[in-house]
Order: sequence, then structure tokens, then C-alpha cells
Amino acid sequence: MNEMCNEFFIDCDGIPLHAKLDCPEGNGKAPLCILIHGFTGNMEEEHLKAVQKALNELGIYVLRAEMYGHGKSGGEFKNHTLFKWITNALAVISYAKQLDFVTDLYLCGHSQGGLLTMLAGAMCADDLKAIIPLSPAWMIPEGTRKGTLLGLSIDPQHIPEMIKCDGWELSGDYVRTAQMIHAEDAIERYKGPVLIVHGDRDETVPFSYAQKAAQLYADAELVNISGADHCFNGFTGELAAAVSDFFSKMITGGK
Ligand code: FER
Repeated sequence: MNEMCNEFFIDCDGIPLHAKLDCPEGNGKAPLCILIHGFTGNMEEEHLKAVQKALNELGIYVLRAEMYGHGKSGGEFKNHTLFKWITNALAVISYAKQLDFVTDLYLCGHSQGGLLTMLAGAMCADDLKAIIPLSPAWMIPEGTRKGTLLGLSIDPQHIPEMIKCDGWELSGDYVRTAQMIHAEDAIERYKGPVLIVHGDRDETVPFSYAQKAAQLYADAELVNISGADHCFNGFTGELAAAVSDFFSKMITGGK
């Protein structure tokens, strides 16, 4: 094992972002994939660990990072916004870029982290060999403009101070900032390779969004995990295989 591989925090403007670097066998130079969870998620979720292990087995470093208000990172959940997550992702990308053992850099994220992958991908296209949004929740910005948020109804013109749901509450600033994001612009801006993996039984993000994104991207592949839900429960092997196949092609230069 590489002694660099461990658990640590990446500073983002004073907010500690909890990170774990999992290494492949050997200490050599190799690609690295950043891996980010979704809304209310964390780096220990089964579907993320399945992707991490599959990539490590292919000889790829995996840097899992938790965003503002999630997992063991700083900040409170109720104060997180996509703007803060974008700043966090930029900090993690900057950190990963300067690691001397990294050859190519990739960015992968699930759901809200998949939307983040699409946004940060567009911002850092020069630094990323490919992006891998998993069940990307790219309807969030459009939903907040129409007044829907995870099944809740809100007045898009008069956003409440707090939004309360079973088990969580969220500042209205989440909605205010999400309304300013246009995922379609990010899709148009990113010309590199994209792998989207999505289950057609996703109850949170409709599969049709994956199909639409795959059409809009200049160079996208969509893998449907038939029967899988939002978090690929019971299908983590299929998810990992889809990601592995894509990376195998990327590494051997087939792509
Ligand atoms: C929403 C739909 C999906 C939403 C968040 C998500 C906050 C994200 C889900 C996830 O990351 O798993 O309306 O609003």
C-alpha cells in the first residue's frame, strides 16, 4: 500500500473537507478519480465503495471527498448549497492536481454529486480526462425555478427562510442559489468524454434525465442499469462493472 493513502482533510476557505485516498497495488504513477456522494450522503455508501474498489482494482487511485455539511466535513447540513459544493469541488480538484503521483484526473459523483460533477467538469475541463455522473440530479436547478424540491412544493418567487422535511431542514439559500444554476450550459460547455450510469427504476431522478443529458453532451455514453433504483441497491456489481468498462477503455487509449 502507498503510504500516502489515508484519511485526511482538505481545506476549503477554512472548511475542512473530509477525504480518503484509496490506492491501487504498488506505489506508481497512475490516474486518480475523485468520487463524491449525493444530498444527505457520505463517502461510505455501498454504491460509492463499490465504484472505489473496482477502480482500485484497475490500478486507479480514488479520492473520496465529503462536501460541505455532509459526512465528517465542516459546515452544517442546513447551510449547504450547490454554490458551496462547487467551491468545495474546485478545492478538491486543485488538491488532486498537485499530487505528483497522479497522471490523469477524473471526476465522478452520485446524484447531487453527479450534478456537481457536470458543473465542475465544465469549469475544469482542461484538468479532467473524463467525467462520470452517476444518476445525476440535474433537474434540481430547473425544479427549484418551478417550485419543486424533493417532492416538496415551494413558491419559487418567495422562498422561505427554512425548508423542512422528514429528517432534515435546509436554508432557503439552497433554493436561491440552485435557481441560478443552469445545468444545460455546463453540458454544452464540456466537450470531453462522459459516462452516465443510471438505473431505469430510479425513484428520485427520472431515468429520462440521463437520456436527455446523454443526447445533449458532445461525447457521452449512457449505461442503463436495468431495474436499479437511485442508489443502485442490489445492483452495485453492475454499477461497478459499467464504470470499470469505461475506465478500461480510457486507460488502454481506446477512447
Ligand atoms: C431534489 C432531487 C434530488 C433535491 C435533491 C436531490 C434537494 C438529490 C438527491 C441525491 O443527491 O441523492 O429535488 O433537492
